[in-house]
Amino acid sequence: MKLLITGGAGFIGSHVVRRFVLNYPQYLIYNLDNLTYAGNLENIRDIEDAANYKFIKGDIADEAFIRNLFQENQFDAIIHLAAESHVDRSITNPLEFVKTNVLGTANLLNASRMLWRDGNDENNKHRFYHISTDEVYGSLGSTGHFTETTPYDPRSPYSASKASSDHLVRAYYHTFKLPVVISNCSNNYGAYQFPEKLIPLMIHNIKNNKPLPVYGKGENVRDWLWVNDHAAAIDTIFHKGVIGETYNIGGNNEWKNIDLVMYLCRLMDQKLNREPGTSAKLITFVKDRAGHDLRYAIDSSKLKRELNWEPSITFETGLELTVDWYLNNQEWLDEVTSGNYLKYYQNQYMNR
Ligand code: NAD
Ligand code: TDX
Repeated sequence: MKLLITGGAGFIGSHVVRRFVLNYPQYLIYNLDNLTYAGNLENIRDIEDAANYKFIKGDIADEAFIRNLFQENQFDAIIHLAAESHVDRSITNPLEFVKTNVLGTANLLNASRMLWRDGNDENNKHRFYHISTDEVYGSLGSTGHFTETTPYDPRSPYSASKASSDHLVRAYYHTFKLPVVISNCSNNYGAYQFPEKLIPLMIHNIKNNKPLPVYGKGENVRDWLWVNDHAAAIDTIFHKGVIGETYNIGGNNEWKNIDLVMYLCRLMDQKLNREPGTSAKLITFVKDRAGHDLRYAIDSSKLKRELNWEPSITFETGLELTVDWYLNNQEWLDEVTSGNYLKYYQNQYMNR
């Protein structure tokens, strides 16, 4: 199996690539990533010399490049994670999101269709697995959960671009019989997450005694899932998911932002031997995010019922593992926050 994983130098993608490289030595894993600010080869340094792994630098939005890449490598299956992923950045630069998330996904779909159009799939091994988000369903009030049949109602340029890509994936299934699977996951946390997202940003700022910017009143609710559990769900869905189906993935673990930040402050006080209450003094309420979705909550009972997946650890355990990882990997955090890793790649991949 020649398996293409896109976005494998990013946060979730790096965990997925590692899992597949280590667990499936019989697969050839190709990691296609354009190494944007969010892509960091340090995230997968430990597996880069594996015999079944190859890194390719390239832009999914570049149509000719993608077409040639597919013709040259004849991929059997794809797990597509590459995306612009940060809501705040989508508010300042929406077009970048349209380009990568919409056009990029369309290019991959088209190239897959060209490659697999002869219907020569006697081993049923072709699969276009698209990784999406719960944000496509919009915003909930204080009750209810998103199911796989909740109508789409995206509200940020990020979620609208992800919703567009989901629609394209389903259109290719219905129109061209492309063998697709989609999953929509809730907020992830864990090692190697870029410190612009809530949890690593707060850990970093607490450690450095910097203000902790909580948007609005901190009343917004998110459902958090440990990234390794998301990678396990992706593994399950890739191998056992039914073509044409959608699966919601969630942690059944809702937190109001302010409660989560307070919890992190208490945990960090213990880890850093600070007086209880020290870190919470850094909390600063700031201007709310434009169009800030109030609440996300995922019903992942279909995935449990049909494919027998559920989270492996509690949030308390996962968060402590995550805090310990960031405290023990100061060098990674320094490189990322200083932007040094970007200079390194610009040199390494110049003129390729
Ligand atoms: P990330 O921003 O950490 O990583 C994205 C990766 O994609 C980076 O390595 C980047 O270099 C690469 N990339 C960006 N533009 C590219 C392009 N044009 N061509 C090739 N590569 C490109 O993102 P993440 O948080 O790991 O999210 C991965 C996927 O999972 C995304 O599709 C996202 O929408 C989805 N998702 C994320 C979460 C979450 O909580 N982070 C939750 C649900 C779904
Ligand atoms: O500094 C902050 N202060 C703050 O209050 C940041 C960065 C965020 N927040 C709030 C906004 C959200 O309510 O915390 C919550 C989480 O914010 P993010 O980490 O930016 O995540 P979110 O906007 O919920 O989107 C995430 O989950 C779904 C990912 O970034 C997406 O890629 C994924 O699809």
